[in-house]
Amino acid sequence: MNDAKPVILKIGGSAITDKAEPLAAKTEIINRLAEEIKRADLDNLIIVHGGGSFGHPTAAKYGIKEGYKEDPAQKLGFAETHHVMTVLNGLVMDALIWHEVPAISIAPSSCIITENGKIKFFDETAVKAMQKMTFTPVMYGDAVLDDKLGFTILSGDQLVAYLAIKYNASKIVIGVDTDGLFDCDPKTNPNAKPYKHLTLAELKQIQPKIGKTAGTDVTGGMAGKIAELIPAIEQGVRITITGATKGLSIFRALTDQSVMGTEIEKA
Ligand code: IP8
Repeated sequence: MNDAKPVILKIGGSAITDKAEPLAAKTEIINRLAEEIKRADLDNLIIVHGGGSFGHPTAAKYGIKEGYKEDPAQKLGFAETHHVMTVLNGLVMDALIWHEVPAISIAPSSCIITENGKIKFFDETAVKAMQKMTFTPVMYGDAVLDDKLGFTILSGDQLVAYLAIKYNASKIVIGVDTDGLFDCDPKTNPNAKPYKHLTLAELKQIQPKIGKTAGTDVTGGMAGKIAELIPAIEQGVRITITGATKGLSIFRALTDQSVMGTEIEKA
């Protein structure tokens, strides 16, 4: 039995894929992250990963996020978007199991229905049974069926916030390809200043300044990510955003040690 509040780890697609190239996984980073997750040794962990250069370009090509427009090509596009996510998920699962993490994949498209892009129905039977047995459920941003739109894209971040609220998570750790949030893009501006700590009010103030990420991103890049996470922060869940591409930040964040990155709290 496991009644502990879960820790939710989001692995950003920007960290585990090369967004400049379609279907390009960064397998070395995926492997190192699996090693860090094993080392953290949490039996109440839920993992969610993003789409990166697997889900986003395919979803953009067929306009999946905008919904079904009676175009039969879109139906194949929906199937393809879900399929490429299962391919990326397979690489993540390979690495986790190779590193002896008892991880089991759950496809959001099989247990979630949205309404106008927001989660409306979630069959939690499998997640709850896995948690009880201290397995590590692994979910991902996915193409899902939608009550109003026919189908859409559910971002991993909306899923993270939803799970954090539903299961009263102790914290959310978000691994991205930068060391947290900055006042401008640190990849193009060497003088970019990191935000070390933000309250919800401060986050909302800087929200218009948070840019889109490079590459195709149908869920709005970092700005979209933050907007999806706000409901969880409002419920009092702490968030750490840190770099997943360099050694040990994820291990340290999961085990409550200080990291380079941004801590976000309600107040
Ligand atoms: O990368 C989107 O998930 P995200 C997944 O967490 C797809 O926004 C299929 C584009």
